[in-house]
Amino acid sequence: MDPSLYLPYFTTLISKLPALAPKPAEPLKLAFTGFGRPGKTLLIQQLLGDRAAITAIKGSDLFGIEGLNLPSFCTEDFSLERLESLKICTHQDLTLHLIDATTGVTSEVQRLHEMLIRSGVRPLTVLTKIDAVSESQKNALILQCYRNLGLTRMQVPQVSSTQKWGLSELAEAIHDRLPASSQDAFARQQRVSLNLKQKHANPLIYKASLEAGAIALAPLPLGDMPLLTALQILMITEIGSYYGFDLSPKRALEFIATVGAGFGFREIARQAIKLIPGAGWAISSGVAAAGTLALGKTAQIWFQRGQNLTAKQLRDLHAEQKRLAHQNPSQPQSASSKDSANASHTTSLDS
Ligand SMILES: Nc1nc2c(ncn2[C@@H]2O[C@H](COP(=O)(O)OP(=O)(O)OP(=O)(O)O)[C@@H](O)[C@H]2O)c(=O)[nH]1
Ligand SMILES: [Mg+2]
Repeated sequence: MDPSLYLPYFTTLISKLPALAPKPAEPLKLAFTGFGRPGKTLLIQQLLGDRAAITAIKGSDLFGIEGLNLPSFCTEDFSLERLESLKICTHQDLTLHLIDATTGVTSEVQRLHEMLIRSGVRPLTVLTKIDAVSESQKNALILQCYRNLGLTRMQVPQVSSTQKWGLSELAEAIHDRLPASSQDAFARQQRVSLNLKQKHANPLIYKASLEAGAIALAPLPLGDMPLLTALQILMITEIGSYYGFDLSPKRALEFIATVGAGFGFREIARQAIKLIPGAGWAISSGVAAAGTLALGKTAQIWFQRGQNLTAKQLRDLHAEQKRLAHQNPSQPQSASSKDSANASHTTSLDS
């Protein structure tokens, strides 16, 4: 059977299904400020991709701010005082204060820090260009941060945008400081921590799995298959959106067919089980839930690997995920622990 013949039908069904993942309520408001040229632009590009729409502004006193969705304001006469009076940082979800490790904690850095604290902003202070200083200089800087800004080593992430050091840790620190309503949007947009993406994509896989179980309880044999497939297509396209892939329903359907989920002998067996009175329904529901979980996990790993898996690798991966899902349906997290270890080696989703 060529599943794509049914694509228009599935697409209609998908449009009737509620979304599995939260939709961002508001655009992300994340600001990067600092004195001099601490690497604001490069860090934003490393964290959020070089297509991130950055607004940048800098005064002649060399205090600058860059970020996403900053309010528009006049660049003339920009200064630290203007930054304070316009309350720009107060209206951000989070402000990062970047300190250039090559210039250290200067009096200007201290002035900016004090202004932020005075404005009620709890900045995330970050040491940048850490690749350009020696170990002993780094330790001296940490001490300066403690003495002059009252921040401990643990409170000051250290990064190098050029060497891609500390970026996934920084993304996780940003995520944890953001209001809950912005965390999902940030997890999607950032491109350095696969763990964050996984953490946010996992609940949608579990939700789809539960819904698949419920759909499979539908009373007519063969009646639930289209809806189940539509749900799985939706799940796969939504997982893809976390990893920056805008997958069409057709491509998601091809993926399902490639890994060998649905449409085959197992699906017919699952439908046949329903003919057994009583327990048959529960078995069928469990099979659908575990199958959807395994499919979601397989898709997630496929996206994590930049869709670079052969059909055979996908089928093997899916078989393994199915085994895990049936073995331990209540703890789907374990299905991907091996993969998240692999993922942590990848600093950029493009690499
Ligand atoms: N060694 C090193 N250099 C860096 C790093 N990040 C940025 N730079 C360099 O520092 C300079 C300034 O980087 P930008 O990202 O433009 O800094 P900025 O804060 O946006 O500067 P302005 O837009 O001029 O205010 C560039 O020459 C970068 O290549 C880093 O992690 N390590
Ligand atoms: Mg810049």
